Amino acid sequence: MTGSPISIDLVSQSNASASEVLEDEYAALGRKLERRGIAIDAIKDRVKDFGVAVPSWGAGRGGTRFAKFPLAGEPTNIHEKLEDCAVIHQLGKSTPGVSPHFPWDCVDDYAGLREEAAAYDLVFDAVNSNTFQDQPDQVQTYATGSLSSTVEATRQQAIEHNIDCIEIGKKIGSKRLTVWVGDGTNFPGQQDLGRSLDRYIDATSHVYDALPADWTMMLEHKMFEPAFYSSVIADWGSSLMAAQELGDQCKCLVDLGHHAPNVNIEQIVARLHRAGKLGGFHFNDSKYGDDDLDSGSINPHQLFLVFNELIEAERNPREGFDPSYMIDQSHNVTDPIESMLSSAETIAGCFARAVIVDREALSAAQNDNDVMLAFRTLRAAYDTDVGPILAKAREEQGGAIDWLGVYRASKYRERKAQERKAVGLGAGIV
Ligand code: PSV
Ligand code: MN
Ligand code: MN
Repeated sequence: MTGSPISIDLVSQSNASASEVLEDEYAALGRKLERRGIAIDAIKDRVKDFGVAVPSWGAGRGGTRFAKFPLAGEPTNIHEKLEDCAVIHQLGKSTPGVSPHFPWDCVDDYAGLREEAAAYDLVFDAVNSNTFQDQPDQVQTYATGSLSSTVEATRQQAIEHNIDCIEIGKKIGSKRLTVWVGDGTNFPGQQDLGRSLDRYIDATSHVYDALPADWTMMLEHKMFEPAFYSSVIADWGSSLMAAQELGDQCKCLVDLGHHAPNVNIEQIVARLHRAGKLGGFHFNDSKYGDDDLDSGSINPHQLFLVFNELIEAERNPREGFDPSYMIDQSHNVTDPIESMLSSAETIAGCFARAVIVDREALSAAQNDNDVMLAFRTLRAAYDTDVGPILAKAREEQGGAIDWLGVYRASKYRERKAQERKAVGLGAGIV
């Protein structure tokens, strides 16, 4: 095992040939930003401090209910997923955390798993529980719900699974639990909409009681799927109600794909922050529903506007404001390593563009009700090509200026195709 699955020489050779052009572009952008009163090195330092976790499940090829088309050399277990996450972090330098999902990532030795991650320069971020699928050895079925089930034994089983996730999380150094349930209905009348939420909150309170004092529990809402008529935690309103009833350590997680098309997600972010309940994000993009497309591939402007609210939140913090950032997307047609490198760059780019917004000018224009000036102030930041800042931040940390070129030249996936077990065909969820 090595902290650098890609040859360090390959990275340095590639950087050596790209650095002259980068210096030139960085200097030109530096002059441009200086004229706007912005020190480029300060923005670069913020980018260096920025991190977004990658999902262990995103390292494999995703699929739809129709088909999954496996990729030769894709990971088959958490050890191989960690190795792929190490490649992403080695080249991109902005993804130090890995968010695991249980029972998908179960192993016998969690202390060993933590060391394995550390040897790759990785840490574990939020642990995700799974009560949306039945497992072979499971006694109660989740077919009609989990934490909100009408069956007490099923709720109890879901509670125990979440507590098991906390126990695993303690061993691997996590401090957060993300709870997403697929509970809901497919028919009007199928369940009592009010009592389902009562049961959910009551069951989740037992999970909350098991949280260590320095942990956060994040409730993830989702409008629909797998339930197509109603979902118990369908929206930020239900999520906020539950988080407020559960207590200070419970917050809301916003997955960008879990809203109706055209919903103003940045406003949801601002509202949750105002309530002191903004816990974290799952970044992805969507065109129609929970498409789990690559972050910023469809609507990078929305991603920028979300970060704009986060920078505003930073300037106007509420108690306990420390959101966690994660990618949650499904790579059905690309190499997941390439997609996550690309997404991490897009996410860090939207963060950087939000950082360079002229906040004084923006609030002055807002106070004066100068609509066009306020809009153009925001747009000036969005229109700035921050690519040289991101590349320079990578270079200075030992990552690759041209991560795609280096990754392809390394033939990493081809090598893994020789070493790893083949994954079978079939329909598959992420
Ligand atoms: C559900 O759609 C979700 O966004 C949740 O975060 C799950 O944990 C993940 O996807 C599973 O793929
Ligand atoms: Mn999600
Ligand atoms: Mn989702």
